[in-house]
Amino acid sequence: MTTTTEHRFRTEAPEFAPAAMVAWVDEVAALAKPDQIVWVDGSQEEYEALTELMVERGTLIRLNEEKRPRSFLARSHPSDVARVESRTFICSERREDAGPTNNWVAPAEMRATLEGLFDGAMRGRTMYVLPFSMGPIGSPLARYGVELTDSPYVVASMRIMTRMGDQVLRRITDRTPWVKAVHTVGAPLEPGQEDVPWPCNETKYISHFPETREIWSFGSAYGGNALLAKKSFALRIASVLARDEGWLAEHMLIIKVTSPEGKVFHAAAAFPSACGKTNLAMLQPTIPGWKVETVGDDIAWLGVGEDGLLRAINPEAGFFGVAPGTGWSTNEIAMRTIQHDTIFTNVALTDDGDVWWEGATEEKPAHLIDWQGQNWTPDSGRPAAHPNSRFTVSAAQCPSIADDWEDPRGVVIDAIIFGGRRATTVPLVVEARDWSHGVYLGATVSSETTAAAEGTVGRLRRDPFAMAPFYGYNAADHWKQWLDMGRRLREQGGRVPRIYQVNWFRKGADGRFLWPGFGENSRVLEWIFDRVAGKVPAKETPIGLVPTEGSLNTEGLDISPEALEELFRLDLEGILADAEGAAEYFETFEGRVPEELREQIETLKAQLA
Ligand code: O2Y
Ligand code: MN
Repeated sequence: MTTTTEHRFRTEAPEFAPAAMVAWVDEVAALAKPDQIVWVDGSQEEYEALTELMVERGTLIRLNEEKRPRSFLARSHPSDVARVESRTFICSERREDAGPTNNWVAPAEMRATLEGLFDGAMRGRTMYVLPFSMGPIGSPLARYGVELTDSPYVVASMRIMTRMGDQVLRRITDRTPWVKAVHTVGAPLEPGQEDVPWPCNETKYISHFPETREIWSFGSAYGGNALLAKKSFALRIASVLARDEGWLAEHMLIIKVTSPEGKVFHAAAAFPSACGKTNLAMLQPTIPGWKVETVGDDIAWLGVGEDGLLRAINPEAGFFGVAPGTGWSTNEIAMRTIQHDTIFTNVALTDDGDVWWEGATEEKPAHLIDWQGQNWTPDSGRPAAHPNSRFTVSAAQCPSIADDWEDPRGVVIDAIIFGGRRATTVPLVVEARDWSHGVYLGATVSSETTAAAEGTVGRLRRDPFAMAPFYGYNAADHWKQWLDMGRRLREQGGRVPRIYQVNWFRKGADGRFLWPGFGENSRVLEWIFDRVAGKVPAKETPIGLVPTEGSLNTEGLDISPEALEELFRLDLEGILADAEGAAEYFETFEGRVPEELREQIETLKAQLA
């Protein structure tokens, strides 16, 4: 045992650790050669000792206890600020099983590279053993994993983002499947060498082995590159588990919506990055009597329940939300969530020991220390917080968290929503004609890139099911899986969710957004809710069903009839161009796209002719 403050870190494997896990930990330790191994127990004392250790090392800055109790600021290395898609690999045995949306390297080649990089990579550091559960412990939909990491920042963050420690380890036996996740910052320390606050390596690999359900991550300590439970496990590896076991691992938020009459429905919604996903998950309706509550903000695991209905869990226990743009006027719920017990990364520090980022308040503070530790004033000409700065916070402390968010059976999904950021062509809301058409809408999600995203601003990026960066296998197989799921649900004879496409971002000729967004999006949820309840009619068009005149509630909304008309105008040229773009995109899958989806394009073109 080693001690920091009063806590004694556990350096021996507990007697209830399964033998196969102990053997694997020893094997990785023999390669990475850490100075010591700590088996994380997941206790509050351990978390406090870890954060204290990081404060002493300069990795964390403790924030003003009165303004932001038990909260910290971390500043990453300036080169380690986001997920790196170009360094993310799917190492399936066959290239075609990774598909055209992924970087592929043969597993043997990647293993040889990683073995070289991991040899001695943890020298001078502690290797933490972190058993975690994705999903409420004991839920039939939950799955286990173990992350080995030499980053205490990752351990503290994973304690917020997952259920972890002894409560999970006690459930894993030698017969329980669990995913192996190995992570190093890739910065070994020579004897006597002083550490830096944010160790990392210029070389980065985030490698996934779908056949053996393994993740190996080298060189980064940031977000999805290092918190391997999130994108790497809960989406990339889980999508493969889901394919093989007959469920779905999706990049979707989950909300619970309650009508003024007290009727409840749940929706799962997929949006590419920078489309206001967290805002929708925490939406405060502007329409009287409606309530929206949060079940999850990023990932949903969906499966057919014993009742034959589509059910979903949020596999995570926390939010890793983007800070810039989150403010009292845009997302009050998020602002209230992060008042305490939060780890902030790459935001600015105020003179009174609190945090700030662009959009937190309307007025900019007169002086700050920016995310790189430099003095900053409003005249500095650069953002004070990094555009991808984050807050890490427990979902349980979110004021809008739904009472059923940890229901082990999952919540029943009534509607599935696909969104994107499109200045033209895509109406505010469209209902799919049927399940196959809905899957087509999901497979053809695309979004215009924003300044925060990589590449040229305004370029159309294809992002099927908002999963493009997160597929653990060939995306076309995922669409087949969705078609199969529809058939299974129909066979069960119960309620099959309806599928919708939404677009909050359509612009008028003057370049301004036509729809006010934010809380007003509750009007679209109301329409979807009423459609599911069979309460409102819809108009058939070649691209699906849209609200009939007057059926979208605009009461009290400051929107002109022209803007409303433009929001739903069928831009036939744009629609045809989209269909042709989709056909070209499908070609890149070399015959793997299900016929049922290719037929959707033909049907659409025939209707437009
Ligand atoms: O840069 C990162 O690692 C964060 S990316 C992220 C974080 C939380 C939720 N979603 C995402 C995403 O890229 O979809
Ligand atoms: Mn996400």
